[in-house]
Amino acid sequence: MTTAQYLKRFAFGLTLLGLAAHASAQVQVTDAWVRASVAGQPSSGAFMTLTADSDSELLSVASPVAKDVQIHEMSMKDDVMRMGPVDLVALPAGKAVKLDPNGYHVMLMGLTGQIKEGDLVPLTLTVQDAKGEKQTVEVTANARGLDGMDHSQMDHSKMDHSKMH
Ligand SMILES: [Cu+2]
Repeated sequence: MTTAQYLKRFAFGLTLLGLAAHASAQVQVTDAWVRASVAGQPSSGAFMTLTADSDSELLSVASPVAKDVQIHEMSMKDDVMRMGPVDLVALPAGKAVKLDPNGYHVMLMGLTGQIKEGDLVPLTLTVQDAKGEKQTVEVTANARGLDGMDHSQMDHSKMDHSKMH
């Protein structure tokens, strides 16, 4: 075998390895969004829906827009809403797990700058499957406005403008 042939085989082998690693655990991320911040605001939140094709765990999240990124959970304790960091979020196979403002969420702490509406915020998720194999998932989250209102769902047609004169 010539060196060129050997290198070709070697490269092919690497490609197969890459595919195998990629196929071991798939996590689909949909509806990723980040809450826009006002100037000087120290932290914000990121939200998304995760669906793993095999039992997995979300271990950590990183983003260039924040110095420290934590996974938090909202919980009721003595009738008071609290939130605090968790070690991981379980992603059972085939189940859509929501990270939303009322449950698990990604906390972006120590923002490096203001997040404006419409900004695209990169997030890197580290996920581990049942075999302990780690995988990173790159996500681009859209920054949404502060009020959290979806104006597209408002029906202005039924508003009575006649009394405004
Ligand atoms: Cu939080």
